[in-house]
Amino acid sequence: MYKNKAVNEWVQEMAQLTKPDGIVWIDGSEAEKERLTEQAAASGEILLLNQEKLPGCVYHRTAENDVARVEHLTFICTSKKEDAGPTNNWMSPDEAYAKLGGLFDGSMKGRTMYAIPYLMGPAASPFSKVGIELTDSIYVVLNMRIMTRMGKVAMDYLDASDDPADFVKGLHSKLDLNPERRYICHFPEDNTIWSIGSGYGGNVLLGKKCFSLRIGSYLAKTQGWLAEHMLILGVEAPDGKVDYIAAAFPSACGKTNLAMMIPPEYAREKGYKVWTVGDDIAWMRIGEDGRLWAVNPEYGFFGVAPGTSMKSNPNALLTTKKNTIFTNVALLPDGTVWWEGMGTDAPAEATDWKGNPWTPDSPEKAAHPNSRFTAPAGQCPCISSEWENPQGVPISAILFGGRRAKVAPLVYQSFDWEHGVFVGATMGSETTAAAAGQVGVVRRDPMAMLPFCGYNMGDYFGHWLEMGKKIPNPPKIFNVNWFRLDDEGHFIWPGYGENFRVVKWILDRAKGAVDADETAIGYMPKPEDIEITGLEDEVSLDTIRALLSIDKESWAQEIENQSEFFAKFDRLPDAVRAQQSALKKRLGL
Ligand code: GTP
Ligand code: SPV
Ligand code: MN
Repeated sequence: MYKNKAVNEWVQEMAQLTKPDGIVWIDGSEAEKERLTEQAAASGEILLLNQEKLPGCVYHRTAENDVARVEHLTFICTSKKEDAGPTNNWMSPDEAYAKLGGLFDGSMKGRTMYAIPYLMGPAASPFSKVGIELTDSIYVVLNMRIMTRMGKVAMDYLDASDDPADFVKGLHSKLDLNPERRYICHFPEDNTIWSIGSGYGGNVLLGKKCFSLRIGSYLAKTQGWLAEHMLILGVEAPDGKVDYIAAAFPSACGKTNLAMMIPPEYAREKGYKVWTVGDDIAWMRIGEDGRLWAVNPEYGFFGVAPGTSMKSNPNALLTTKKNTIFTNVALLPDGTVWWEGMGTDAPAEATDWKGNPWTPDSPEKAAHPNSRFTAPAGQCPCISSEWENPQGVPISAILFGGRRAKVAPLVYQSFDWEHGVFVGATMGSETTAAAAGQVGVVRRDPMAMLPFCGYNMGDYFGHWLEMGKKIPNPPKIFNVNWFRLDDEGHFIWPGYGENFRVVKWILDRAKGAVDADETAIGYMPKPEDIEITGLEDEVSLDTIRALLSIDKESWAQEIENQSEFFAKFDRLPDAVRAQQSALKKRLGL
């Protein structure tokens, strides 16, 4: 037990509600990890993988109906409905506490409650924040150990802070994993998260989306900073100088891949390197130098497994070679793992993510499309030397992007911050397996925050506009799209490491080192300014022209679709509407 009075009182209160057989306080030690791993292996909650080939690695299967975030069961519980806004599900706090309280009542009978203190952000950073998660799942404890700075370090941070009672109160119970009794509720006004009935990552690792984004964005708005669904990376130039970018892409749209990309040969030969600071979340503040500085609040990566190979993302694959938790991938007879797109031949036999025998003739996928690895960030071969810098890293450019088969070009730059906010606010993307529901339909996903904004999204745009006025030297804002398709449905742009070519143009633009064409939608590269050395077999100057083309018809439709989305808002800032009118005018619509 820890000494903190506020923490103890709250834990006792939650224990009276959930009635566990006992409470185990998590300290984050190695011995504790070993003990819990043994226990979970004995109960079948996890399987130990081949310890020679994958030291410290374990395997877990979720329930078949519990494999992704559940946005329709995720609620923002503010006292006023308008404060949750038109894009969030809302429940009143009274109703939510009563409804979930009923479900939590006795939900941990016969189980142990684990009390996990955790810290989001580096231990030495004044901007870090503490949460306590109470859970009845060892799988959650083991994941939180990788994804956050967990245990004593967090409690010490809280006890030394100005207000040792200021922590995010997170309560989680698997209950019976019944989707009918599954709710993920956020109470931003109470610094509280209640999650019940799920055992899947984003629903239950409360430090991640629930705290760092939903509660985080609410705190950020109140306190004048930004909590965003963004990767952070550094590009080191041959002279050793490093420029940083942050990029918001919706779930399963390439953040982890971009964050760890390996520059193409031409650039490596010149001496360019890419360093990873974070792959999913950025907390950003205005620094004393007037620039925007970003910290990755997380401690590990919870990455999409399928498609991760030595070709597409060797750094991610190498990160997962030890001390990693694999969830819902395929299991091989030798106690290692496999997934579609791993770059190795399909195994002759395997056990699929549901636990059934699988062969290459099986009609179903061996790994779930949203199967994941949980791996310590410090193990990443390209982790930045600055990733735990308490002040963060200064951001030169912000990228917005999604999966767009047709409309969005490879890259364009906004005219200024306000236009950039409009570009972010009008992001759209084809849906993926990262959330339950139909895959492949276009939906608006402003700043990749649609499922993660903890308050009224109209106010969120307003906050972005306000921040722009306060940052003396703001990052430049760009839009990218790696996912344009040809008429046969193939990706035109090779993507992955080749995206460096676009990032290079972006950084040059941010420095004012390269010219651009002014178009109706923004500044665009002169086709010859996108380097294609070494790519000539796949990409010609004409391909680049095609990737940069703007089809007026599609844009007219796009704007129509944006307007339908905006029609739901009653707090849409005038500046956003004005930007849309200006765009229409420039397009001659
Ligand atoms: P979350 O963890 O859900 O937030 O996802 P993410 O944004 O980190 O996505 P990730 O990098 O894991 O990529 C998701 C999927 O997109 C994988 O199947 C990748 O192979 C694929 N992908 C990533 N980058 C590219 C790219 O440049 N081009 C193409 N065609 N596919 C890509
Ligand atoms: C996402 O869906 O954006 C993820 C995975 O990064 S989860 O933790 O489930 O949110
Ligand atoms: Mn994500």
